[in-house]
Amino acid sequence: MSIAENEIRKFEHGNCAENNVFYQAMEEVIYSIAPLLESDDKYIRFGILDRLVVPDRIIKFKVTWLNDDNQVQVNTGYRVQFNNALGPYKGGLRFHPSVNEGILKFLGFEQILKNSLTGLPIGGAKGGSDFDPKGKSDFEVMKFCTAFMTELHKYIGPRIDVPAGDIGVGAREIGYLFGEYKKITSSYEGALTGKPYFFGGSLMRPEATGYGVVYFTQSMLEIENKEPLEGKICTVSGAGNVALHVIEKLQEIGATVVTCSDSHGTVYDPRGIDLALVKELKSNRSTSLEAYVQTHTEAKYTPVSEYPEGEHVVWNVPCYAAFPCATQNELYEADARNLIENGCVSVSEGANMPSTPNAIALLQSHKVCFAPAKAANAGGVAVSEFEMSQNASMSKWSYEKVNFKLQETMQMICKRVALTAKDYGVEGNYVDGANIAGFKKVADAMIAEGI
Ligand code: NDP
Ligand code: 2IT
Repeated sequence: MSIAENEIRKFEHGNCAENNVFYQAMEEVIYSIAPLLESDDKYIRFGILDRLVVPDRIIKFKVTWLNDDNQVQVNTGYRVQFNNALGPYKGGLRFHPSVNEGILKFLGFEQILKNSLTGLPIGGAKGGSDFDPKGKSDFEVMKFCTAFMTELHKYIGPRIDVPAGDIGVGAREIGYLFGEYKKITSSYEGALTGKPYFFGGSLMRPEATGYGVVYFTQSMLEIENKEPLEGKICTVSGAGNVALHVIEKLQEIGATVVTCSDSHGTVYDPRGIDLALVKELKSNRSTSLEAYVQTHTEAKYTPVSEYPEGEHVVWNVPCYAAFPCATQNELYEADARNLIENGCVSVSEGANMPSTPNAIALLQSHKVCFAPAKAANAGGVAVSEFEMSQNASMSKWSYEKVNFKLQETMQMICKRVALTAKDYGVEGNYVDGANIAGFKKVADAMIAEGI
């Protein structure tokens, strides 16, 4: 039995379905890093994997708040502090009814390696709640955030753990969370990132993840000797923070984006997505994209109920480059086959783990350039770290400076991932390159820091 198989067997006990996404993320990493484990036995000797796959701590707490009808509401809050070998715990908060410990463990685990790849001093964490911001008034969101922070503040701080946004958590939520943190601790410090610009946020944090995905893809296509994105047809899933800024940057560089989607359905507009309209429709978290076709009769809206079994209609639209930017496991094997048959050249993950393992294997076996989330979407957390830096030095960076550093970071990650893959005999495999490069840095720090 290979070292990787042996390691995976060790961890795959217990059959709690909640943990499936965590095992999915972990298995991919263990298979990828097999050549590293085989080349140097110190990672096994120091028990690095046994230590890395168990979070330092999982904080789980009750969040009680009053809705607008003064009825008591109860949700569960979490913070998974996974690993701080490289710096303070860092990672987003997700507010979505599907949130559970397994999802946050997968996201926190991915975050360790993603943050390592940025080369910045940040560890990995994730948190959130099963609270659903959809259909809630502003005041209800504020009351929930206040109640959530009443407990969370005990565990975070600029040198301890610095949460940020993710699904369902944007500048509005971070603003309320920051306000409560400040009130409870009587201190004005960068314990959260993604704050609105006028009270401590960084320029470009809202755009950073999406723009970074495009910067990464540009680098990858160049390294792989493929034609650039300019003038090409692209498909994007999602219509949230990441998707909208991927679309914005693609349009800015002259690509035509013909799709976007949300949890209710997909818009296909062959003339190119009207971004201003999508932004307007999605400015309220509860609105669906269906209204898009009322003013754009050339476009087609397909509700989720009409998606073919096991497929997402976004990935059946012919494109040069595809960008899954909504959520985990939203690009299946059948979708990968559709993309390949339609001549797709690259797939870049804006969301965390949007492609299933079978889809990735198929894309890679057909030589589609594949940019994994932990490398491609690291621009968001990188600019979060720039925000921590600005907060710590009480300074503000210009848009040009942040944009330059973001571009530099994404190019650096891309080159490092490509080079690592080559060094370990899997040239062109950005999944293995990212996992090996990300893992090695954290593992070496863990060894150097002792047990
Ligand atoms: P948002 O809440 O802004 O947007 C999420 C989008 O995905 C919405 O269009 C939403 O549709 C859709 N969506 C969410 N859940 C589902 C689901 N179960 N099925 C179908 N569609 C769904 O989140 P972000 O854009 O911030 O996050 C998107 C992805 O990017 C996530 O995987 C996140 O972890 C990842 N990410 C985010 C970063 C950031 O800086 N924000 C950084 C790196 C990664 P609807 O509006 O109908 O709910
Ligand atoms: O998945 C992610 O990288 C994020 N949600 C952003 C994390 C952060 O700390 O900015």
